[in-house]
Amino acid sequence: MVVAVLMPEVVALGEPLVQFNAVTDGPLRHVTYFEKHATGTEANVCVALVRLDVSCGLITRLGADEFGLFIYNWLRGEGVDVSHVKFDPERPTGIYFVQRNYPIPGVSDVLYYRRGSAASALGPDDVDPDYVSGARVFHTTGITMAISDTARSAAFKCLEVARSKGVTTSFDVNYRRKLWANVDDAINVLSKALNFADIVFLDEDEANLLLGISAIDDVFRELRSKFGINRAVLKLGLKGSVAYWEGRIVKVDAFRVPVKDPIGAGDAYAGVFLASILRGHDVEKAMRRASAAAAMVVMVRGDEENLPREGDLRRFLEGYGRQVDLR
Ligand code: KDG
Repeated sequence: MVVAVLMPEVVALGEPLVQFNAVTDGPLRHVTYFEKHATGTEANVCVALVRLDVSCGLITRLGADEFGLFIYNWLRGEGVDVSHVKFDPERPTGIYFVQRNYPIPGVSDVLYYRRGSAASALGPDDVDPDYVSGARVFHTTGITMAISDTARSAAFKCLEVARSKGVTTSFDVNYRRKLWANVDDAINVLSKALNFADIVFLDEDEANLLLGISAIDDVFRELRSKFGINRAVLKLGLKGSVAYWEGRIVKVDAFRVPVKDPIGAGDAYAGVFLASILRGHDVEKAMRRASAAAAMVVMVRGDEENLPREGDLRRFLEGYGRQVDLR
């Protein structure tokens, strides 16, 4: 009997993490209660995709520990393909803590405990080229490029395989200062990654870091001329987002909502944007849906809880700013 193995439409590579989010605001030394959440940028993107019925698989390593099982059960429960998730008996699952609204209101700070984690031992041997080449899109981020040399090599292997097999590559710059030994390393590696990217997500600070500019037209021009990138989304926070998409520039406003914790907004944006493009929405509609999802996730602690299914995404878009009676 021949068993057909269904390949996910999207394959991602990166480190899931357990997040301990401060229940109360202020410096962590005074926080007593933390709430446990399943997170990690590429894992969040996978969950955003599967909630919108786009199949996704994650290549990663988890510790063979309670937190590894917590993440594994989360991914599996959501319907993410876990056939390329390995358990590492030697290394722990990475964790981090979130401090909210201190010292800057509306901004969260993170404290990582992930050095030597299971996912930091990811390497090229963890990448099955057939798995990557069977997808329509491969997605990773600058965080995976930063966590270790071996994880970076795994990410470049995926990007190379994807590129050589005609799989669209999606790259979120996701610069995290605390994960890099120095800024020059970050600039070198992230710039190298841009050479392999078909779709890029970045914000103004990241544009400044990598291109030395943040004016919208200049950013898109430089991405095109230096890296050959024809599909890029520049996220502008409360000012919305703007995309350069195959010759067109499209701008979409942000949705203003009460913010509990801004972490995870970028992943919601990337995941819902990719899902929407893959399901045939035009770029403007994909951006509106992505902005809505980003707004939804920042209304709660944790990155993934408010990632919407199709019905709730539509309800948000139809109801935003209106007096709606849900009875
Ligand atoms: O984008 C949100 C992520 O930053 C968060 O889930 C933690 O993946 C994470 C990281 O590595 O910082």
